[in-house]
Amino acid sequence: MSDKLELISFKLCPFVQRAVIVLKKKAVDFDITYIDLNNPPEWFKDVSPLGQVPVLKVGDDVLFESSVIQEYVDEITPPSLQPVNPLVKAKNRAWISFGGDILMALHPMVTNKDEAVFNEKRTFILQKLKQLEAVHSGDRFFNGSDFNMIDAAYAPMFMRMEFVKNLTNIDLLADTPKLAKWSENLLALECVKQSVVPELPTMYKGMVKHMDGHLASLLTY
Ligand SMILES: N[C@@H](CCC(=O)N[C@@H](CS)C(=O)NCC(=O)O)C(=O)O
Repeated sequence: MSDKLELISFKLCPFVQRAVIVLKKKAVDFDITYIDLNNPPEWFKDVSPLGQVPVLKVGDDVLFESSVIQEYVDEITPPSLQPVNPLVKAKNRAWISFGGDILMALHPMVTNKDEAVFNEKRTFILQKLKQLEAVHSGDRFFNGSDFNMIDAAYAPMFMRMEFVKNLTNIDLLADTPKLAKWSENLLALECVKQSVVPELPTMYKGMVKHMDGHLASLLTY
């Protein structure tokens, strides 16, 4: 690899974390540049086509979309984290996208002021988790005993669900025991622990309080 990779990040972003987990798992030497998404620097508009993070700079080129970044990093650092069987790989890609929808619902559940929106998002998430539980291997990771790309993609969601549980006693994984165990297995991994800044739990609580949504009224500490 000639050019050192540079990842543009926002510390709270779970999609950035998906990319970082793969970079850490593959022991890639990369630079990370943090921006404040609430007050992005001028240069970010020129670099990010959607105005979103993550963005991976590869020399003069720019990659965006977390799943694309994950796959690029995986391909340039064999052996691959993807399952060998094309059908399993394709199915995993679909379930990774499914996990993106859960993450997109988790944010309003955590931040929206309206209790009805909170309930609607929680119901949506619990329904999606039941579907996910039904296709999980029941083994250590999603497909079995090997850590694959889909495991890297889901760990950020589980980390945030763990924050919610610690802050409010709402356990979104209470009725999905395979997912609860999967979450425990993923959150214990070094590549997952090292994929966020140490102050993230404090920042997450600060974000919940700052947004002052319905969930903030349920904080237990
Ligand atoms: N589909 C994108 C989603 C990325 C995303 O939603 N990033 C959020 C931060 S967590 C963002 O940049 N939001 C700013 C915006 O949409 O303006 C991916 O997987 O990379």
